[in-house]
Amino acid sequence: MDLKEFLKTNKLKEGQTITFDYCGNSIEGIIIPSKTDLNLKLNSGYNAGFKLNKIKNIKIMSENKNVGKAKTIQITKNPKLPTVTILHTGGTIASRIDYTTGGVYANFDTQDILTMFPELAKIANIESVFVSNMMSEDMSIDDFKKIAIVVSEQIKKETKGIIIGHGTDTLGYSAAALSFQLENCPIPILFVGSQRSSDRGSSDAGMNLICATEFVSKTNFKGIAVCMHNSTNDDDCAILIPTKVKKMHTSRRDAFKPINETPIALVNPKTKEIKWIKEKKEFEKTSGEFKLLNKFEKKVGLIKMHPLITEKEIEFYKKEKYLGLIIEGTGLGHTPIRENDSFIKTIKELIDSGCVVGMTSQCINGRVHPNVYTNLRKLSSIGVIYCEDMLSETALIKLSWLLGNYSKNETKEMLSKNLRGEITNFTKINTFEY
Ligand code: DAS
Repeated sequence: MDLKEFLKTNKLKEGQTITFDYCGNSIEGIIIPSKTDLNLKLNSGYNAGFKLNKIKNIKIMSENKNVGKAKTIQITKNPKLPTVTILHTGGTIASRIDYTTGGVYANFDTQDILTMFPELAKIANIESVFVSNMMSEDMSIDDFKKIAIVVSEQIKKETKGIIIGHGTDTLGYSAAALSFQLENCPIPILFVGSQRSSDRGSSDAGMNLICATEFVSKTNFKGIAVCMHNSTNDDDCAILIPTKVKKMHTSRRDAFKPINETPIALVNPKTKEIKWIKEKKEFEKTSGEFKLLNKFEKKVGLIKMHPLITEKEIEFYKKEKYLGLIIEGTGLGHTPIRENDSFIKTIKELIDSGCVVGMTSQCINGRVHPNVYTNLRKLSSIGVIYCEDMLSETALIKLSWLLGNYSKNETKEMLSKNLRGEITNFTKINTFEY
């Protein structure tokens, strides 16, 4: 049943407040313009899409709120400006209540975007493509693949660059996943999220989008990056390497920090100045033709070491025939050894079963090392691959992508080698001053 039939059958229409059961949760919200899933504006102000076949026991609580678009603005293309495409996947950046009408809407056509952020029209001609309306905690490998396919289609359309609106919780995973999938990306592609929805005074959505559009329009950057607030004030946004970025705070607007790296550049939304921190020309070239490599192996895991860990948890991956596992070790890359090396032996059995095992550190900053301590040597000698200064989240995505596109031996070779900026050849003293 498609959305139209679903609405007709259940006597639903935009603007109604409804409740329903969804995967064991009770959901309440206002129906807003939808395309495939049923989109609701939740009481929290977030927008979210719901799969029709999982919606049960619908109740109509009240009829129409005045739903509809705010004042629509006339869109005129400026031939002197580049075209920038905005892809929508969901998250806080896709949430908005329009107080001028009291209505809510979220179907992300160009009209909506330019109504919400009219300043964008002075920077570029904006195209808008709806991909999904998901909270990013729900993103899966299949969603990462879908984003890569849509982006590849847009690259063929000669757009100057692409901005991907995305929830912040898994934005780092998603940006890393796109980085690995697009080899020799010929245009700028920037992920943008926001910690505060655009209907709040302190929202970061508008500035993040404006800085990203400036950077995409005004530079010859080639590749993927993340654009988020650089500090808690509104001075500038940071352009960040997608395989080195981590959400370091649950709510601050400058939550995204580069780990073992500096930003690529800073963008000032008022002066429009772009301050390069890294060597600009490093990011203006590609080393070959553009390729989309978008296979992933799903039987890959990530496990954090801690004093209560048991061999049983490692044995699970062997029993379930996992093909890859990233261990987020303590310090320089340790696991417990335990009596008679029992823990090491369990990891060895997992490796001997055909699972590629990589090691990162839960210290976040700095890098792992396979030789400093005897215990580290025990792990590297059984075949654990030490992943230098790679983030655990990036290592998980990279291992899944390598196993999806390369042989096991090629994967073991490439896991600890730098491909997309995920590994630096020496660790900078990690500060946030730049
Ligand atoms: N739930 C969060 C997400 O979609 C909201 C946000 O921060 O964008 O990641």
